[in-house]
Amino acid sequence: MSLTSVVVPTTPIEGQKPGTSGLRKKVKVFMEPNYTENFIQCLLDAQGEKLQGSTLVLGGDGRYYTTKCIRLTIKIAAANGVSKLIIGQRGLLSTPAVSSLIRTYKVLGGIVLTASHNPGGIRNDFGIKYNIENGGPAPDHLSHRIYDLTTTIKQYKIVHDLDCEFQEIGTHSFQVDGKEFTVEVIDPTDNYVELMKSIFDFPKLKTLIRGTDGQPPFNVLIDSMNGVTGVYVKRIFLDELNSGQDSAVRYIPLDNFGEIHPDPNLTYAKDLVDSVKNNESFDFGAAFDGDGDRNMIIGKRAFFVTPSDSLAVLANNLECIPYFKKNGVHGFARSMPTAAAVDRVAQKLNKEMFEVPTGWKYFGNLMDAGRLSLCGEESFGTGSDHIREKDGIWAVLAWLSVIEYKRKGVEDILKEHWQLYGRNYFTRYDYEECESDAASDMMQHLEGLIKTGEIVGKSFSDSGKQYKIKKMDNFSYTDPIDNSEAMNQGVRILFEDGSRLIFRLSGTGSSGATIRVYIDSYEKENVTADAQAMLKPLVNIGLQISKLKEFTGREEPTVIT
Ligand code: G16
Repeated sequence: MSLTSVVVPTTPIEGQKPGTSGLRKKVKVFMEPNYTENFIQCLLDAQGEKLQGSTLVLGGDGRYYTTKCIRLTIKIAAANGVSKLIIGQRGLLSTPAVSSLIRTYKVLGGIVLTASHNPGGIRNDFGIKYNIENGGPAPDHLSHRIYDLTTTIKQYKIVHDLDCEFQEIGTHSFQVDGKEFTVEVIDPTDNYVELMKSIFDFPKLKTLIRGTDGQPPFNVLIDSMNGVTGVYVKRIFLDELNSGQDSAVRYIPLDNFGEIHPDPNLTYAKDLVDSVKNNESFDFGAAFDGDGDRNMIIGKRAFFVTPSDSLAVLANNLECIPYFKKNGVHGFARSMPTAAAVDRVAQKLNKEMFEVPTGWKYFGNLMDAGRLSLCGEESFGTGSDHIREKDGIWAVLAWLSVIEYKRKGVEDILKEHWQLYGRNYFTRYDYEECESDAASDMMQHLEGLIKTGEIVGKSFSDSGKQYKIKKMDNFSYTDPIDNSEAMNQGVRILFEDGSRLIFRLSGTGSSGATIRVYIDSYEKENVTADAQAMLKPLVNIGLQISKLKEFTGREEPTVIT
């Protein structure tokens, strides 16, 4: 079919600045005239000359507005000289799967349609992320370029008559402005399943899950929270590992996630926690977010593994995973607010250790340089250099590999780890949808404390515990590979005993401001106390110093993880 592109005049629309990972707004904002068109055009323009004749991967978590956005993106990409789009059937591709496809097919990049762990449906959020050639999230300089273009855009190009279905697997060819344009609709799971099979020992994992003559089955409960991982869970757990129908729940992707908040933590994945707690037969539970890059791990009776501990345990046991046996283990990394449990493992194993700002994009350069094998974030992200995104299903398979290797349950593995290394108690308090002005006033107040420096050396006490401030700053980072700088990445209050309080505003919300308070404290001996009780005095001190209640009027956090 021979088609012609047209140029449509437009004007800049305010507020198209990408956050921690892409642009996230309410669906109704994306539906406003030219909103999506403008952003896609700028995202493509930001690629410069490399766009002509390029191939891009396109797909997402299937949330409301995905279909409309894919149709638009096909029309705009074709008009802008893209040669080929690789699209997941029905528009479905998890974020890790996009990363893997970009790397396997060595294409220019990928457009991921998701607002990740944010709720979906017509009244909730939609999002657009861009991933670069290495498969990782757009680095800051590219996001800034996209944003700058949105502030000056005057026109977008589109092929109005290009209608291409993507419900069925197949290849469609068109002539656009005299050039070939192809849409290849692929199975969303094939490439990713192959990758997982090349990393892990599937026969061993199957034996663990099914049991053998000498060993009972290891019963898992995997909750996809109605997000896109459902299609991967079906292939990997139900079909390949034969884990049984009872082992997977909420694995049909829904465009509104069944009206739940697809964020795998103790609050929003409470159904999973309750199911595992109330059913003694489950040995393990895991949940993922909408686009499949986050994970939560729990053991028998819902024993909770903090993401910081999850990272440390995996770091300590990577040799049981064939991929690392073959490729070796280079350094480890974590985001700044993540508790430093993995640092202790790095020290013992004599590996390089990096502390980066919040955001997976900061790990990419280190991986590309061969200095980083495993990394994670307290925000329920864990992953390795097999791709350039965090990877929920990978994390579960990694945990099952450790369990198979050690022949121990989750709780025993954690307790053994703490005995060896001591324990970093960690919790995060989220105050969601605060008034933006109130939240930034609170951050200003904290900045003021940094500026005067008077707080350093002062002691604070609560419930009989005393903490003395050693240092207070706003975290900044210089990338060791390209020397790029990221400033103001979170206010840190560091205490004499190594405990930390961190304050930052979330960069993934779609309205208002979410204040995150991270609390981290290390104990060498006392490793089995209740984390919330243990950290309460520090929480109170944090509230006192930040005046959070006074600024926001909030008595309690909305989420504690
Ligand atoms: C995104 C990034 C993560 C980051 C998280 C932080 O997660 O990909 O690397 O840790 O945001 O979120 P916030 O800025 O809200 O604290 P996701 O899963 O939303 O893509």
